[in-house]
Amino acid sequence: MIQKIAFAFLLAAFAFSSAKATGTNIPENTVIPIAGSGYTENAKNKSMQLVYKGKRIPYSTFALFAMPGESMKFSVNGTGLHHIKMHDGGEILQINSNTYIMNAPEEHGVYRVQINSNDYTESIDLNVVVMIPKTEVKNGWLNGYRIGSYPGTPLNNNPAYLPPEGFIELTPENFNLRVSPHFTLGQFMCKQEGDFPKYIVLQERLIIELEEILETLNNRGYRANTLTIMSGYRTPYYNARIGNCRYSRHQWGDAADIFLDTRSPHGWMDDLNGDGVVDVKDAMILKEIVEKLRGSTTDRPRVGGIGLYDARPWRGPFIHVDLRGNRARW
Ligand SMILES: [Ca+2]
Repeated sequence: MIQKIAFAFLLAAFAFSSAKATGTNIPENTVIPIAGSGYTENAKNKSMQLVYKGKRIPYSTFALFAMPGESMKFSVNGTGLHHIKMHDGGEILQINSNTYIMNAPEEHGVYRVQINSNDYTESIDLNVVVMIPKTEVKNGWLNGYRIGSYPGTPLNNNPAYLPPEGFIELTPENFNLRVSPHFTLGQFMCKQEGDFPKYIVLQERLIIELEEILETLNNRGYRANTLTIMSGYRTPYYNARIGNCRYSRHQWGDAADIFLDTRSPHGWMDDLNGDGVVDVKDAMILKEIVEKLRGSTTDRPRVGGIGLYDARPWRGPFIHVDLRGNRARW
């Protein structure tokens, strides 16, 4: 056993040194496919898809965020009959051959739902996360965690700026919970001080957007198994403290500041265009990918903001993406 481990270590060391040696010989201005664990092959089902609130969700793992007792109607496209089992509580009623109503439990927390295709060749592991209603926020605090206050009036009467209905409780136990094949709940945590439990807002459509960005990057040869989320959710309290604008989408859980770091947790954007420096041109590659994705969808909630940020001495370049419902660019 020890010999096997030692051999594996030697192999890994050899692979690392040879990769380094090859790296120095790659001509400038070429895109470098970077070694890494990469995009999960079975991340998407080939035929079975979940359809929820008008969104088609092809992923083999996903999370839905619900209010206590919420009646969640969804359908499962694909191969005829399915096998659906809800663990830990709640109930699922079948409406017709592929449409179901799931009644979320009253108690906040994570509830697992397993959906299998008729022949068991495809599956969806669904994490139903029951949130805590906004009415539980008292004087800007929720269970000892400072939320602050949301703006009293929505920006330009856009309902996307109404206060969120509920908050997701983030604990050490669910920090690594998969919300999709390549993203976890903890990646969206607000960076303000305070012990667990912490609270976040996260929307399903942001997760789909991030999965599609990552998939496109991998199709282009950037082998990464996640995106680095510099900033996901921000409480209104934290958002004000860092001097950000009053209506920043980070407070509504549909915004993320992202970059690609295949050497994660290296903490810096990769040299995506292979020109030997990491600068705004690398962030422009990400931006162009998001622009194309937005252009290829007719789904209205996929309209939103894209911001480009150059490197600073203390951090690398990155882009901001959000799904506010109207177009914004900076
Ligand atoms: Ca570069």
